Amino acid sequence: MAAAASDEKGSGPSMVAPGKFKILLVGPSRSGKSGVANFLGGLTDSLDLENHTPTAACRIVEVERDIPGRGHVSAELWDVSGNPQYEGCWPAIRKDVSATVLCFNAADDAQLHMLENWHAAFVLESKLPKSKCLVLANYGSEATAKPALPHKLRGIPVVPCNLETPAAIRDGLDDLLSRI
Ligand SMILES: Nc1nc2c(ncn2[C@@H]2O[C@H](COP(=O)(O)OP(=O)(O)OP(=O)(O)O)[C@@H](O)[C@H]2O)c(=O)[nH]1
Ligand SMILES: [Mg+2]
Repeated sequence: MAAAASDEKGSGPSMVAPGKFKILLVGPSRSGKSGVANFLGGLTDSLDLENHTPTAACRIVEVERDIPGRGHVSAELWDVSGNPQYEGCWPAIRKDVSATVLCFNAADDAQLHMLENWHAAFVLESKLPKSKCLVLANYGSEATAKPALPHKLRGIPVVPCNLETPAAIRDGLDDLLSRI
C-alpha cells in the first residue's frame, strides 16, 4: 500500500513496514512537530506544552486511522528534527515517503520563510505532488487567517491548528490519508 515515490539512490533498503504509509513531519525547530506527532499517535501522556525536548534526528510514531471511503489505514509518522545538523540523515528519511506534512509556528514570520527550505528538501527532492502534502500552521486556529504561503508552496492545503484544541490536526491528517 505504501507508495514508493522516492528517487533516492544508495540510501539502503526501505525501513518502512510493508502495508504502511510513511508520512514525514518536517519544519523548523520548536514548530510543534513532536507535539503534533504525540497527539496523532495517541501519546497524550507525552503532550507537554511547557518544555521543549528537541528531537534527535528522527523518531517514528505509529498512527492508525479509519478513513471514510478508504477503510483502516496504518501509517508511520516520521517526526524529523528541525535541527539541520541532522541533514546527513535526510536521504534515508526521504526514502519511500508516501506524503509530507510541513509544520511551522504561524506566530513567527521567520518560520514561514524557513518552510521554503523544508519544502525544497522534503517535497521537491522527493518529487511529491502537492496533493500528497499538507501545511500545518501551528499556534493558529480556525479563526486565524490562513497565512500566505511562499510562492512554491501555494496549492498545498493549509490547516491552521494548535495543540490546545487539536481536532483540526487530526482532520488534516485524515484528509491527507484520503488523498494518498
Ligand atoms: N501553547 C502551545 N505550545 C505549543 C504548541 N505547539 C508546540 N508548542 C510548544 O512548543 C515547544 C516545542 O514543541 P515541539 O513539538 O517539541 O517542537 P518540534 O518542532 O518537535 O521541535 P524540534 O524537535 O526541535 O524540531 C513545546 O514546549 C511545545 O509544547 C501549540 O500549539 N500551543
Ligand atoms: Mg521534535
